[in-house]
Amino acid sequence: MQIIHAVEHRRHAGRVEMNAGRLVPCFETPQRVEIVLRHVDDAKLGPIVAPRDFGLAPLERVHDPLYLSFLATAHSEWRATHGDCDALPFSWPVPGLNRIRPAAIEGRLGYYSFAADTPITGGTWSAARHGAWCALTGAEALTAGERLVFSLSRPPGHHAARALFGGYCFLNNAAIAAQYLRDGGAARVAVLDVDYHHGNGTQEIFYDRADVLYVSLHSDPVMEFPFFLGHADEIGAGPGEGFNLNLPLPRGTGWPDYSAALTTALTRIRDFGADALILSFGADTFRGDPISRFLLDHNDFSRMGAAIGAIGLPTLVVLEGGYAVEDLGINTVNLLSAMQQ
Ligand code: OKP
Ligand code: ZN
Repeated sequence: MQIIHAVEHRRHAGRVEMNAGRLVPCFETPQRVEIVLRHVDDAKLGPIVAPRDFGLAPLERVHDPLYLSFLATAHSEWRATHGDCDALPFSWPVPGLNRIRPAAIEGRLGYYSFAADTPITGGTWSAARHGAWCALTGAEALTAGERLVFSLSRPPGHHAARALFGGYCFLNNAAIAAQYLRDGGAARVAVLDVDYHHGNGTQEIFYDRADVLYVSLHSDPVMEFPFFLGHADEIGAGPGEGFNLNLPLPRGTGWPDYSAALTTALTRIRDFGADALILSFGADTFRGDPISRFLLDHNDFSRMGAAIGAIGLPTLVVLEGGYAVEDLGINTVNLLSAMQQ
């Protein structure tokens, strides 16, 4: 399988995030991708290639152009007043406040985000753009006939909405790739999201559309981030009704209940008749994950890969979360090796 990777991911390295009332070192680190890179290389899973530069046009098919301009200059604007520290949002236009776009960078940070867990650094824009280009390069390879491609990038993407960052995400790599496949002639694209967290961004982007099916297995938002989206009654709107499937699971879920939900998800994807599958893969369902509460073991990722591979669709795997850093390499290789069978 082709593996797409860009060294620029290292340029996004936030220092601290707010966690349980304390500022702690960021969980979403450059080391995550370096570990996966070492493991896929050791396992000889395939050639590792750099992405090509797709410019901004395919990003603008999914994201608001003004949001992209904001991301491009946010840190230099922040640095001009606050010096070279991470930019973090702290005030949001929640319902009841007026949604007028502020001029101040501090205000625009809140205008374009939904969570305070996601620092913008000097290299964030470069890292995020190269990550999206990895996903696009992978999608292009599917168009050229590849059956399985892995976009090994960070920061992750599934929380990023049309004009919102948060949940460690800035650009929705999976959504950008899905839209690219649609624009390239695929009639129907399915996105399966197996990250521990609900992909609120991907859901929002395709919520009123019947051409991209979004199916997610995740920790129930009544107890877990992103809290405000991901419930089972969110089924899509207008022409998109019936094309959004949320399968929330309780904290403490292990393989037996997880695999039952995965069967439901894969049955829906099969019925949909997709031309291609995008897998938003987060390994934070692993039992040792420091911020998550599912109980999957190393070999459950092999089972997951075998089940997903068995539906036989050309598939682009995009890396989302997974914060047990050493295990992230093992779990990813287990998934990809089993998908290849
Ligand atoms: C991103 B992905 C915890 C703050 C909340 C939310 C986790 C984002 C996960 N300190 N952070 O879906 O793995
Ligand atoms: Zn996650």
